[in-house]
Parts: sequence; structure tokens; C-alpha cells
Amino acid sequence: MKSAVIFLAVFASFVSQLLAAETHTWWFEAGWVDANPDGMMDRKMIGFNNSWPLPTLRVNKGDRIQLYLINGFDDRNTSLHFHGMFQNGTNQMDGPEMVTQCPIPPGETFLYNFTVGDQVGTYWYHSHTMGQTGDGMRGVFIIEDHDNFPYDYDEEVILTLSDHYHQDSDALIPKFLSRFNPTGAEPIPANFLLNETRNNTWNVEPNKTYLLRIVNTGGFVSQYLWMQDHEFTVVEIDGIYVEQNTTNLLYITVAQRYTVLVTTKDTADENYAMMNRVDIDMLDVIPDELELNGTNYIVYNQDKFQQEKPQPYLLDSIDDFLDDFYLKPLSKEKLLDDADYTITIDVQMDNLGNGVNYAFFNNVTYVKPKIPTLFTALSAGRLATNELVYGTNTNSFVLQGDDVVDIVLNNLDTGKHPFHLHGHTFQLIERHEAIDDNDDPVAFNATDHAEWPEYPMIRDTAYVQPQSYMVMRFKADNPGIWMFHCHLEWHLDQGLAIILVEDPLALQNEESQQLTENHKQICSKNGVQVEGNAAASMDFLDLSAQNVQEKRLPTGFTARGIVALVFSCVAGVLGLVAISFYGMQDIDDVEERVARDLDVDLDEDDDEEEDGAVAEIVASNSSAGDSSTRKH
Ligand SMILES: *[C@@H]1O[C@H](CO)[C@@H](O)[C@H](O)[C@H]1NC(C)=O
Ligand SMILES: *[C@@H]1O[C@H](CO)[C@@H](O)[C@H](O)[C@H]1NC(C)=O
Ligand SMILES: *[C@@H]1O[C@H](CO)[C@@H](O)[C@H](O)[C@H]1NC(C)=O
Ligand SMILES: *[C@@H]1O[C@H](CO)[C@@H](O)[C@H](O)[C@H]1NC(C)=O
Ligand SMILES: *[C@@H]1O[C@H](CO)[C@@H](O)[C@H](O)[C@H]1NC(C)=O
Ligand SMILES: *[C@@H]1O[C@H](CO)[C@@H](O)[C@H](O)[C@H]1NC(C)=O
Ligand SMILES: *[C@@H]1O[C@H](CO)[C@@H](O)[C@H](O)[C@H]1NC(C)=O
Ligand SMILES: *[C@@H]1O[C@H](CO)[C@@H](O)[C@H](O)[C@H]1NC(C)=O
Ligand SMILES: *[C@@H]1O[C@H](CO)[C@@H](O)[C@H](O)[C@H]1NC(C)=O
Ligand SMILES: *[C@@H]1O[C@H](CO)[C@@H](O)[C@H](O)[C@H]1NC(C)=O
Ligand SMILES: *[C@@H]1O[C@H](CO)[C@@H](O)[C@H](O)[C@H]1NC(C)=O
Ligand SMILES: [Cu+2]
Repeated sequence: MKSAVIFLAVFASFVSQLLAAETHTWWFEAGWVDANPDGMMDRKMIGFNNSWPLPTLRVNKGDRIQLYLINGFDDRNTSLHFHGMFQNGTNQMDGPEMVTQCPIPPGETFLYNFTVGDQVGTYWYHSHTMGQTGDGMRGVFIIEDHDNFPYDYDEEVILTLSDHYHQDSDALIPKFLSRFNPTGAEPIPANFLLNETRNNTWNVEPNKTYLLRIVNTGGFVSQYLWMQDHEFTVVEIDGIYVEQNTTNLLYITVAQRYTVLVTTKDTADENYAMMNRVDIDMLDVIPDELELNGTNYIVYNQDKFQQEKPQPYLLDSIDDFLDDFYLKPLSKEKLLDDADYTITIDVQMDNLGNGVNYAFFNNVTYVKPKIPTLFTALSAGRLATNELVYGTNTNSFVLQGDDVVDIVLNNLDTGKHPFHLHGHTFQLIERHEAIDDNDDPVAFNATDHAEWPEYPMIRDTAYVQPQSYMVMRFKADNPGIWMFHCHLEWHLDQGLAIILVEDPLALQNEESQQLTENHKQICSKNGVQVEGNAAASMDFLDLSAQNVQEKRLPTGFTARGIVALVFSCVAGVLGLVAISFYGMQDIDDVEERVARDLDVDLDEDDDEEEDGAVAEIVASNSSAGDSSTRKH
């Protein structure tokens, strides 16, 4: 009797879920739209159906999404990634071009067709084609959870942060990835936006609890967010419910989400400021005219607001932001068992022989393969477990199904980087503090590490501190090809990515993981094969035609010679290109930076230059040997 009741209850809930699951069919045409987000300059942004910003998409847990993306450009490819979706069983819907699909060529339509699995909360969607997120192709994606939401609130509100350039990425990328920018200085945004504008007004009512879903949809900088006389109670990060934690200051990297409760005052007498501020440590130069603090308005009283706007509300210090490392998942998911497999990756930025500054994991800068890595995995048969078939310049790591995997990330660079793992969330089990620019970087030491939390923080995007490290742990329970990369648009363009090839044989055997006809069609339109290794060869171990990175700087060059060479070029075009690009930066400063980055001494004697000594300017402080280890 009892078991029959339980059976009926389970059956009923199953049926109600089935009945409740909806299919959302959207058709969107991507293309340029005239806009003026910061109120300072007209430019074109990438919108959907002639409208920008892009719509917030809302679904319920278990729903199916059928999003037809029409490439409405006449001169460029596009793609779409739903950030944070596990795509469990539908890896081919993940979006990154040349990883899980061919780029969608002009005029073609691609159907993103998947169900949202066991996930709820605040997500976003954006193009995974170079530069397009920064050009505006980004929107918020919400998976609602009405019945099970763990906290009470009255009303839900979206809030996005982003960074904005007056030039589009067609103008910025060639200047950034250029030998005239040898230090890899990132372009400086013109403004930092809140809700894709400046001076945003948020009309509130007294005595209410708002659920604010905050998403940094920007391409580059982290932002601080704070309010005058109001507090944030964090309840969710990247789709993971957490134990409440109240703070007056948030720090949000690009791609991260914070869902918070904000309780309003009990009177409507006053209006207040809400401030967003760029993390200035991420900017190479700070032009005088750049507005670092954005003032926005929390408006209770319209009449008063018409008469006077709240003044900027400044803090004495912005060091005391909520450290997400200490947030505890409400699920109380325990620290996963010790890793079966550990991937150790060292981050470095450096120049190659063409003078361009690239980003490296273990000395390899990610170079796209000739066919999408997923297609290699599906067509390679038993060889799919052999890393070689994915090419030597894609930084691919093959994972065994259900292994516990640690990613140990040592950041030898002096910048902060927010890293994102596709297809999973991860436990952040250790993050070391920043190491000062003047000291040596610290690397993770497996025999001498901090005590790991019992219930580690979980999310899909986390930052590593300068010259420091972090350790991420997850279970390889989602067969597919998953990118792990820096979410700064610029650094991804510089190649800061690895590819996880998770249980490729299981992938081959799942019906739902096979390529749709639509995939084959867009590949064929773009002249890309749908079978073969990274070199597009059906002889899977023959990589002779694969794409590879530029050569290292030639030996026999003197270090001074390299700087001199770079500078004879930079000086020649500086007036034309570099000044407008760097804004404030003067030549001396650039030269010092290059010297520092290339680790050479500008005060060397002239005659040393003659004897042709020195050459290996490639930094050699990264850990030698195999970058991955298997325990048993
Ligand atoms: C967007 O435009 C396409 C055609 O370009 C149209 O089929 C579709 O209905 C439009 N979608 C919306 C939401 O208006
Ligand atoms: C925001 O205010 C500044 C002046 O404080 C003004 O220059 C700018 O145009 C405004 N932007 C928008 C989008 O209203
Ligand atoms: C679109 O993608 C294809 C395949 O990767 C590539 O050959 C082509 O150059 C791309 N087109 C543009 C305009 O970037
Ligand atoms: C989306 O995928 C489901 C499951 O494979 C399939 O039944 C459905 O027909 C697909 N939708 C379209 C429009 O192809
Ligand atoms: C931000 O913009 C969205 C979409 O227009 C709007 O619904 C929301 O209320 C705005 N949020 C704030 C805090 O102003
Ligand atoms: C807010 O709630 C308090 C206490 O319940 C009440 O005294 C006050 O009148 C309310 N304020 C408004 C504007 O409704
Ligand atoms: C911007 O805000 C920060 C933090 O409140 C403050 O230290 C700084 O002085 C402000 N800058 C300006 C120009 O108001
Ligand atoms: C809240 O965050 C602080 C660090 O900012 C941490 O020390 C504390 O343990 C957290 N509390 C909970 C309940 O998450
Ligand atoms: C790692 O820690 C152990 C134990 O403290 C120490 O003996 C060893 O030298 C450390 N390794 C490195 C590379 O620092
Ligand atoms: C994927 O689905 C399988 C069961 O079908 C489940 O065991 C696994 O935990 C899921 N993985 C993720 C990341 O959702
Ligand atoms: C990177 O290159 C340097 C110098 O060429 C070498 O010493 C180091 O071992 C390499 N690191 C890895 C992880 O391959
Ligand atoms: Cu980065």
C-alpha cells in the first residue's frame, strides 16, 4: 500500500513535469543596429531583428529551446553559446566555433535545439565568434524555479554590467593582435555600462524585497557594484544557490552572475545612488577622461528625482568586497574525492616571431583546428582517445568518463583572469592570494597546500589572482568537447584556451550526440569537412597539415635587437596608429613595458649587441615536464 502511494506520487510528479515542459521556439536574425549606449557616440552594435540590447530569454526547468539563429550579416560568420548550460547529451549545441560546430556563414540559419536539464538560475547567451560579444551580441537567459526557489522575494529585476568601446572589434582586434602592440596592451573601453547604458534609473517601491539578477555580460573588465545605504544578500552564483551572505560590495568578473536580495527602505522620502566601478588594475593605462565610477539611481520618489539627482556615493576602500571563495552551496555538496586525473596549466603572455603578443597555456597558444574538435571525436573511432588526433596546437586533454578531475592553474602573468569551463560547474577548492608584481609568481604545490573546504564554493567562472594559482575540481560526467578558457575577449583572441575531450567513446555511442543535417549544411557552405583529425585528414595520426602557431622568435637575435626592431616599427607608425590606440601612453613608457615583458635590460652596453649573444627571450619559469598526471 505504502509503496503504491509512493509510486503514485513519483509518477504524478513525473507526469506533471512532462506536462509542464514547454518548447520555446525563437527565430532571431543577427545583424548591425545603430545605437548609442553611453550617450556619447553613435556606433553600430550587434542586435537581433534590428533591435539592441538583446531580449532576456526566460524558460522553466526542463523546457526545450529551439532557437533559430539567422546570420543576417553579409561579411562574417556567427555562432551562439548559452553560457553555463551543461548541454548534457547535446554537446553539438554548445556553440563555440571550430570546437563543437562550424561557424554559421552569412545568410545561413542554425538551429540551437536542447533542453535545459537539472539547472536553474541566472545565465546568459553570447556569440562565440571573435569580437562579437563585445560588439553587443549578448543577452540574459533565465531558468525560473518558481516552486522551489529557496528564498522569499516580491519582485525580480535584471541588472547587467558591461564595458563599451566607441570602435567595433573589426577596428580593435587587428590593432590589438599586432606587432605594433608588442606588450599585448588591451584596448581601453570608453565607458562602463549598467543595464547597457549609463546613469541608469531603477524605480523601486518601499517595503519590498527585490531579487536582483546581476550578470556581467562585458568582454573585458571586472566591475565593483555598491549602493548607498542598501545591502546585497547573495543567494545564487552562476546558477548555484548559496547560503545567504550579506555584503555592501560585490566584485563581478565578466561572465559571472550574482543573484541577490535587496530590501528597500520603509519610506519613499529619499533617492539613493547605485555605483558601478571598473577594476582599474585590469587597465594598462587610465586616460584622464575615463569615468571610473558610474553613478546610477535608485529612485523611490519621482518628484524629488526631477528636482535633484543623488550625488555619487563613494567608499573609503574597495578592498572589502565579498570573497566568493567562502560562499557555501545550499546543496551542501561535499568536496569531491581526490582527483583521478590532474591537469596542470601555466598561463603566460609572450611574443612570437611575428612580434604579436599571444597568451599561452604550457607554451601553447590555442590555434583553431581545420575541423571542429567534436567532429574529430565523432569520426575517429577508437583513436578518439588519442590526444594526437585533436592536433598539437589545440591544447586538448582527453578525460575518462566519471573521473574526478583537478585543473591546477598557475598564473605566471601579472594580470587577473576569469576562467570559464563549458559543460560543467566546478568546485573551487583553493585560490591563493595575489603576488606583487615585484616578486616571483607562486605555483601550486601538491604536497604543501591549504586545507580544502568541506563544502567548496561551486560556479562556472572564477578568477585567478596575479602571479598566483587556483585549483578547480569537477567530475567528468558529461561526455563532450568542452572549452576551458579565459573569458576576457582579448585573451581568448590571444589563444588562452584548452579543450577537454570528455569520454569521447561514450559520445560516439549516444544517439542524441550525433550531428544534425543542419551542422553538415553550414560546414559545407563554409568549406569545412565533417570528418577527420585536426588537420582534416582521414589518416587520423597524420597531423602534417594541421594549423600551428607562429614560430618562436628566431635565435641569433639579440634581445636589444628585438626591442630595437619593434621600436623602429612602432616609432614609424606611432603617429598613425598607436597614439589613437593607447590614448595617453607615451613612447618611453611603451619601451619600458616591452623591455620588462621581454625580460631584457635596456641599459646593456652597445658592444654586447654586436656579439650576437642572448636569444632565448621566451620566459622559462614554467614547470617542466608532463602537464597531466593520472593517479591510478
Ligand atoms: C525575427 O526576424 C525573423 C526573420 O528575419 C522572423 O522570422 C522572426 O519572427 C522575428 N522574430 C521576432 C521575435 O520578432
Ligand atoms: C550620462 O551622464 C553623462 C554626464 O554625467 C552624459 O555625458 C551621458 O550622455 C549620459 N548618458 C546617457 C546614456 O544618458
Ligand atoms: C568563416 O568560417 C570559415 C570556416 O572556419 C572560414 O574559412 C572563413 O574565413 C570565415 N569567414 C570570415 C569572414 O571570417
Ligand atoms: C529538436 O530535438 C528534438 C530531440 O532530438 C527533436 O525531437 C526535434 O524534432 C528537434 N526540433 C527540430 C525543429 O528539429
Ligand atoms: C534593466 O533593464 C531591464 C530590461 O530592460 C529592466 O527590466 C530592469 O528593470 C532594469 N534594471 C534596473 C536595475 O534598472
Ligand atoms: C512600510 O512598512 C512599515 C512597517 O510595516 C509601515 O509602518 C510603513 O508605513 C510602510 N511604508 C510604506 C511606504 O508603505
Ligand atoms: C571612485 O570611487 C572610488 C571608491 O569609492 C573612490 O576611491 C574614488 O575616489 C572615486 N573616484 C572619483 C573620481 O570620484
Ligand atoms: C560570508 O562571506 C564571508 C567572507 O566574505 C565568510 O567569511 C563567511 O563565512 C560567509 N558566510 C556564509 C554563511 O556564507
Ligand atoms: C612543496 O612542498 C614540500 C613540502 O613543504 C617541499 O618540500 C617542496 O620543496 C615544495 N616544492 C616546491 C617546488 O616548492
Ligand atoms: C549528465 O547526465 C548524466 C545522466 O544522464 C548524469 O549522471 C550526469 O551527472 C550529468 N552531468 C551533468 C554535468 O549534468
Ligand atoms: C615552456 O618552455 C620553456 C622554455 O622553452 C620550458 O623550459 C618549459 O619546460 C616549457 N613548459 C612546458 C609546460 O612545456
Ligand atoms: Cu585573461
